Amino acid sequence: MQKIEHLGIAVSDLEKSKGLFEKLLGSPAYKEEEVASEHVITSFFRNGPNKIELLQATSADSAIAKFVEKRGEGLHHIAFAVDDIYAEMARLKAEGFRLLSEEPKRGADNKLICFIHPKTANGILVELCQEIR
Ligand code: CMX
Repeated sequence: MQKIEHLGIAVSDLEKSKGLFEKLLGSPAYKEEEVASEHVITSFFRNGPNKIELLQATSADSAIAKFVEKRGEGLHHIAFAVDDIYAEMARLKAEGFRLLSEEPKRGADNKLICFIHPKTANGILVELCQEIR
């Protein structure tokens, strides 16, 4: 595991939350991207060396829609940058973590991603992400 790559925050109204985070961080979002496979639209902010991803559901089937309905808006996941996602998935699986997919998927911001079930990670949804080179 390398550094924290970003924090993911579930929101119900992306436009409204973008305005709020622009005021909070004092800088605009640098990117907006829809990830159709995950049923989300995302906005990314930079804060020094760190990144924050706002996520709004685009369908009722989205993990974000379910999360917001059940728990309200808020911190949804912590993403860690990894150098080799296949090796890291194998290592974490062997350590007893439950991976939410057998293969990495394509995520936002040019990444291969894989999630770890929060019930096996102290209630935190963990995302692994590797830059697509
Ligand atoms: N953080 C912490 N706990 C969470 C959670 C989250 N983000 N999302 C769900 N949970 C909790 C639920 O509240 C539930 O808790 P209780 O049993 O105590 O009530 C528990 O996890 C188990 O839930 P589940 O019934 O197994 O599964 P859900 O249908 O709630 O789905 C999860 C949870 C994590 C498996 C699902 O959201 C998932 O597959 N996530 C990965 C994909 C994803 O999040 N995509 C959106 C982001 C995409 C992107 O970043 O590009």
